[in-house]
Amino acid sequence: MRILILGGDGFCGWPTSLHLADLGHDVVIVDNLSRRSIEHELEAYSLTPIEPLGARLRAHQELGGRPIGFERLDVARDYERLLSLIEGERPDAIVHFAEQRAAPYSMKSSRHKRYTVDNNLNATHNVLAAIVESGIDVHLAHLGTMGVYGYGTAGMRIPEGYLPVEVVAEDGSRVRQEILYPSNPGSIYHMTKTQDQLFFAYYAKNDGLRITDLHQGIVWGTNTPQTLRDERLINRFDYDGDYGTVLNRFLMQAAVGYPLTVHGTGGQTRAFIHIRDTVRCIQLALERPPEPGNRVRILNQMTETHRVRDLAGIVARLTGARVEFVPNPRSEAAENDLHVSNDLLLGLGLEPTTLEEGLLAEVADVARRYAHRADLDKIPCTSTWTRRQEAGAPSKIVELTTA
Ligand code: NAD
Ligand code: USQ
Repeated sequence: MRILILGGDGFCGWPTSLHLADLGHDVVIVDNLSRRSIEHELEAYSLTPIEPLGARLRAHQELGGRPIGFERLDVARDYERLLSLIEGERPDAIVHFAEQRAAPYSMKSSRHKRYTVDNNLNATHNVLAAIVESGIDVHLAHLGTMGVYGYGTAGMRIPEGYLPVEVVAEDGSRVRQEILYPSNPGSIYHMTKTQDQLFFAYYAKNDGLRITDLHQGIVWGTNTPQTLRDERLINRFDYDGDYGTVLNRFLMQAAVGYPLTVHGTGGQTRAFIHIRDTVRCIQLALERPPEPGNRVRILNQMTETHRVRDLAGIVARLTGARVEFVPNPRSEAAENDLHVSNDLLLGLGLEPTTLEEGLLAEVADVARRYAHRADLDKIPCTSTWTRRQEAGAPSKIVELTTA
């Protein structure tokens, strides 16, 4: 297959590009390197020493890898260049990672909210419009998030995208339908992903585009077999208060002797997946594209769920780290259960990497090895969700009334 990887320099995109090239696909990375600019803005850098993209690509080829192309362009703004690229490359598939993906970053200020909305919605819409204008039959696989569902369960397993509903019509008959599972985003970032879903539904319906939306949980781990081949191929590892995700933060905190920062009571339950499984899920999704005329295919890309305080407990037990309960800078439910259906990817052959298998290796091989590069001042999460919290008051979840 010829595959464009939008956002191919990022944490998920880089190992995916290497994995797909290894399988014999022709891969072209499209990236505006905005993630690297944000590193400078935040003065918070990957714990692992990542090479510039050019050096990564040269190292990959030097090691005998199938050459990977690179186009530096802004998917959200350079529409004409994106269109020419699609027309020139005539890809079979496009994998779309090219969005601002950190919830805390999206909540930092009005500027960050506006940037996240402008970037993410325009990037997604430009890809869809360009596929239609090119007239080429491309399968689009997008990385969405489990966060589109919110994290409540309503006493049921969260289905893969669609919820069967039954309503009573005016004539008293019962009407059955499947609708997109009601969105309940917890940050501006997560909200952009809920809006992406509507773009996809519309373009699948109106233009017959073939689209897979992968609702991914929190990715943990760092390396895949390909990124381990040479240190110049190493994947990024974010640990700072904006981009670091919870489990990788705990692993890094344990390695540098920093107390594990559990927000509030740590009762938040979230879905997780190892980066090795991320790249395999994308492969599986690309190998089975939906037929034209089908609705958007939604897959829950996660392998296990854990409560944050339990994760801290596991890491503390393995490493001897101390756990600290810190005020929660977010506005989110203090406790939630989460049951998720992920039968579709398991049915396609995914064999999950479990937490038990990977945790210790991750601490020893990555977090401890690069601990000397850590800037401990960047660990605290300082982005608050509301002005009330910014002023130092605790978060207050507002229950909206129907009246
Ligand atoms: P990342 O920030 O490391 O990578 C995103 C890449 O996209 C970066 O290289 C960035 O420079 C590029 N990019 C952003 N906007 C762009 C634009 N307008 N034009 C061109 N390139 C652009 O993020 P990641 O962790 O690799 O996440 C990739 C995708 O997966 C995101 O869409 C994210 O929402 C989703 N996701 C990530 C996680 C996770 O835990 N990391 C979990 C669920 C879903
Ligand atoms: N948390 C802590 N301590 C920390 C950091 C986080 O207790 O030091 C808590 C947060 O309050 C939250 C949970 O851990 O309850 C998860 O936070 P996170 O930063 O690991 O994950 P999140 O903000 O949800 O975002 C990440 C990715 C995002 C992706 C999402 C998948 O950055 O791109 O969409 O995970 S999901 O969570 O399933 O929506």
